Amino acid sequence: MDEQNKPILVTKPFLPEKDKFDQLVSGIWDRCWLTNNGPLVNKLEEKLRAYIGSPYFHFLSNGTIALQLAMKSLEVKGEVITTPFSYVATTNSIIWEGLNPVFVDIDPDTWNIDPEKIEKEISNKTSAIVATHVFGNPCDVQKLEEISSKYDIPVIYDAAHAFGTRFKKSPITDFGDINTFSFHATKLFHTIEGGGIQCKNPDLFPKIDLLRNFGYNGKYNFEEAGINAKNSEFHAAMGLCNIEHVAKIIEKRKSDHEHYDNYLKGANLQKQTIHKETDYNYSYYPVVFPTEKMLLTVAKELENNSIYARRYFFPSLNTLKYVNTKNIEMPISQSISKRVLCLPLYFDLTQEDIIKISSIICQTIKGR
Ligand code: T4K
Repeated sequence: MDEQNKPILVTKPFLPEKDKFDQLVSGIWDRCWLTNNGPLVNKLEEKLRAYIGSPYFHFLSNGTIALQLAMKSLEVKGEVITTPFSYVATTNSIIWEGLNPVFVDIDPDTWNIDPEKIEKEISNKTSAIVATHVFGNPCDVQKLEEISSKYDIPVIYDAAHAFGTRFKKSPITDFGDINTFSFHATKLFHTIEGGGIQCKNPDLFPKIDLLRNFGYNGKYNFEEAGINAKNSEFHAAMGLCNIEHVAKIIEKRKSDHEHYDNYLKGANLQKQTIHKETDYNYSYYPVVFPTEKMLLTVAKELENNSIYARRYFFPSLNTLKYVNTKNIEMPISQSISKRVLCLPLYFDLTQEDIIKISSIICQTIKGR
């Protein structure tokens, strides 16, 4: 297929130099040590601890199990206050842990959980807040911290999208009790499949360590009902190659954002408000259309041109059929979720691709 007609997907994983990956994989062959805290996993953890600015971090098998481990290690029970505007993994992990999600609507500008609406949902059954830094945009971390201290409930940040984001010059891991990350192939930093968990309290870290490895503390002793959340040497090898490229990946995304902003000026679409003191990671390029009908028309026209944008995050999580929640209507989340479209964004995306995508969007809107 010639370059011109190649489909443009919403994302395309970054791949490092194959030689470097092969070299690391050869070492795995030599050692015959494939998983369970091998040298590559240990080395990647060291690098990631330095990158995210916290010594209390583990590399895990994915970002969903990271959320489950977060709730398990904090012994969360009963109700969890959470956002209806996130990937389904945020809600599913709560339900999977046998907990009840209590949704709180989002802020119409930042698209993150609205702290002003949290307090009235807190009851004696509430035992945690699980909030997503949506599309890498930091939540109102200060207000959430105040609520957390006032009611003595922990905050878990689903930071799946926020790898590399900083707020007020601090790493995103400075906020909340636990941060969880996803290093899935579609993320700006990836380990094919993978995730991470970081906690603030050093006393909690040994417990996380124990729970991620079956609760096994050696000497044929199983302390607690743990799970297997470990990741392998092969995944770590990909991570060790990719971590070297993160700065340039973020730079490229920043310039893609600027191009989109420029070429989409005429379309007048709503964008997410990013707090001005954020060092943003540009992880997605979401735009909100005035109506769902307009979104569907534009998405169809893009598809007619082999361009596949994605409706992250649709539907609003409070409307999932298996969710049993007391507060079912989340007008802001439901409205944005019906109208938001993430445009293609990845390292190999060219300026010509962006011009093509933007001009189809502008022309489709103008033609209506
Ligand atoms: N919390 C939040 C807020 C999250 O967004 C996520 C995951 C999680 C928690 C859970 O983390 P993990 O347990 O996943 O680590 C993706 C990812 O699977 C998922 O990690 C991600 N968020 C979610 C937002 O999206 P899809 O449905 O986009 O994947 P898929 O297969 O449709 O791929 C998207 C595009 O990328 C396609 O057009 C094809 C292309 N692609 C994809 C893969 C996997 C490739 O070209 N090569 C590939 O290998 O789910």
